[in-house]
Amino acid sequence: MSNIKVTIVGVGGAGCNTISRLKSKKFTKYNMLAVNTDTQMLETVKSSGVFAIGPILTNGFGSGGNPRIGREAAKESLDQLSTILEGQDLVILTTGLGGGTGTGATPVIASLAKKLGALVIVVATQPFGFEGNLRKQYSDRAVKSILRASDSFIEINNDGLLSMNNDDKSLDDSFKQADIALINIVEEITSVIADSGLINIDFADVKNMLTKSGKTFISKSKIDKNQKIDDICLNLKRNLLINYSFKSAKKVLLSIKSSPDFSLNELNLIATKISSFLDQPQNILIGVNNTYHKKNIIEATLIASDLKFTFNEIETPAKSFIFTENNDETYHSKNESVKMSPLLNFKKLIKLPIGFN
Ligand SMILES: Nc1nc2c(ncn2[C@@H]2O[C@H](COP(=O)(O)OP(=O)(O)OP(=O)(O)O)[C@@H](O)[C@H]2O)c(=O)[nH]1
Ligand SMILES: [Mg+2]
Repeated sequence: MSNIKVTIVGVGGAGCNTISRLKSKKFTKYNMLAVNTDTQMLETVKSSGVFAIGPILTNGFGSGGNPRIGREAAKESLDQLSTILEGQDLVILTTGLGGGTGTGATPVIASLAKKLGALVIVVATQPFGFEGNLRKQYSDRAVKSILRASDSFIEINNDGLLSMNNDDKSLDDSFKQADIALINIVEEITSVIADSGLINIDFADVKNMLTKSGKTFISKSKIDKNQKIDDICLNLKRNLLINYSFKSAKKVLLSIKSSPDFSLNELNLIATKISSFLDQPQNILIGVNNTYHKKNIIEATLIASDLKFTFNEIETPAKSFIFTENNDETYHSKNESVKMSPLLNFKKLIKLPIGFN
């Protein structure tokens, strides 16, 4: 893992929040970049590289909630983004769909990173139902573009957060929870790659699993040995934040962190049960680290990819996608205003941390 170059990019407000929080959790092993059209928001991002896209188009004032502006802003800054993403092995993009910047720019950046040769994973939240139809429409359209542009796409259903909380959470707290969901997923993906073990999963395995694999499901569970093996499997079967199942998955990666007392029999029970959840188990990749916990704990992460998805028109995710004008989604907004003045102090917002490679 040490030679694998990983960049995690947060796009738009929600994505930038995720980057800030990952950084504040001393998540320092990887390059981190916060990207936004809104320079004021970027000023609040701490100790990570920040990059203002589309300074000429937006003047640093944001996209006005218009994904078309977000997309054009990313295209305006494609050369600088290329320089930043060149040579990366894995690019994880994280964003909240429904606004202008993350929704419009994420497919463009995903497509670029893919063209530059990286494995590209996108983790994105859908808007809450209460945010209205327009945001939902923007989000749905972006999902299609992201599926074409990226290798693997994990879609978090923000409304799942509501169903998880019976108490009255403030709006701010709900968004914080959405941030945490994004962060947890990014942490899980990177830890599966980074942790070596008795049966090792390396980056080549993950790349093989996730290249051009479309919609992806992820879940995690931890039990102590007083609980039944079935419990861990049933927990892995669902993730309240993901509103699609992994039944149709063609590829499954199961990463287990346990203790030296973890047995072959337990491994067999877990793997067999997980296979029984699948329509057509074709490729199950298992990694085991039996020195992660001292004793009596079994922790498992499941990543299931190559799921059937509902957008019939996208037959070949990622495979044939090259970013051209024709592949763009069109967004309509009646009150669109495009500002064309340059942002004079733009330079100070392309600041990358020392050692960013
Ligand atoms: N996780 C998380 N999601 C948020 C937060 N704020 C808003 N969202 C969600 O993310 C979606 C996009 O919001 P933003 O990230 O603020 O939008 P943006 O990409 O910056 O786009 P513009 O501000 O319109 O240019 C919203 O519709 C919400 O569903 C937040 O603080 N955390
Ligand atoms: Mg914003």
